[in-house]
Amino acid sequence: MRKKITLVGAGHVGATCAHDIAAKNLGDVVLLDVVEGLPQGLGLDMLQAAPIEGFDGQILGTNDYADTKNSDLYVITAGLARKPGMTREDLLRKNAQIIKSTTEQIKKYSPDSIIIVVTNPLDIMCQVALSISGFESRRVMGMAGILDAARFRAFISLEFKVPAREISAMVLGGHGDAMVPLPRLTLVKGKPLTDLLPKEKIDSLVERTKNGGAEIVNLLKTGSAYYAPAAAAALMAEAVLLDQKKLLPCSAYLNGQYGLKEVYIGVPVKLGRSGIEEIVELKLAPEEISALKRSAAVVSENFNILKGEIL
Ligand code: TXD
Repeated sequence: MRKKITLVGAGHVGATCAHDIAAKNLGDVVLLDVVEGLPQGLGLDMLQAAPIEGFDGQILGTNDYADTKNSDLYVITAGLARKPGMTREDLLRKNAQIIKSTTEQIKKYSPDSIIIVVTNPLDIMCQVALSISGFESRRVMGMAGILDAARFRAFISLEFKVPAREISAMVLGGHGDAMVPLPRLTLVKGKPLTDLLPKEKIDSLVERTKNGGAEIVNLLKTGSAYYAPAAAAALMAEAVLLDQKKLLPCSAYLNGQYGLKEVYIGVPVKLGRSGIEEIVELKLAPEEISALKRSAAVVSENFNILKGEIL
């Protein structure tokens, strides 16, 4: 059976991810947005790339959730960016509303689907999608750790002039400032980063990784990163749809793992057909555990702001 994948939000990340997923030949792609004409136009453009790039999935642009019926997987990138004068809390509420209405439609049209959330603030939006959908938590996950780890690997590769594919990295915790990179478990050609660089140098690479998104926003002036975020979400979609059981850092709902409960946070998971098939518990140093807990506390605090208002 051909798979059906819906991208909610045909903005920078959504459209790029739709193309990445189509180019990987993962199935038929539906691109949905509230803006009339946008997903239809982009969908047609992508369809015309198919003869050149050699993929054969159908691509449909739409404003109607009925067209997404029976999707196997949704990637939610719909959302607003922060505008001047808007506080983080304003954005939190606005995007939570969008995730809420999107999730209601997903539940209605594809009750057996898997949801990958990309919209920021990421970990909290995952929690909104979980609570509105009522899906098992293994079917609702967020994309952040793959992107953060990729940024870390990219900066290390610049430092060592080694291809990024020879570097492996693990980044846990919340997305953005709250991320918890693990230099100890970051390997350059199989050797731990901590054996290869002095602490100050590692700290500066970690700092650049934490600010990876902001660095790009400052350069672009309008809009934010999308090639790497889209590629990361497409990698998750691939792991699920092809049942790869791949180990990837993703935002997952913890239920006791790492001493945390009822909160979404970035941890290593195994992704396969049924979603998050296992949450892998790494042996962490005490300071790494406390950083993870601090990160989770911020997510819970923000989620509580939404309780009673939106949920
Ligand atoms: O690591 C990560 N998780 C992230 C997160 C990395 C990069 C981007 N990240 C977040 O993804 C970003 O902060 C935003 O919250 C989302 C989407 O980023 P993108 O750069 O794609 O934003 P755009 O280009 O503004 O696109 C958003 C689209 C736009 O076309 C809107 O019309 C649409 O979302 N939108 C909606 N679509 C469907 N339904 C509703 N309700 C809706 N509201 C807005």
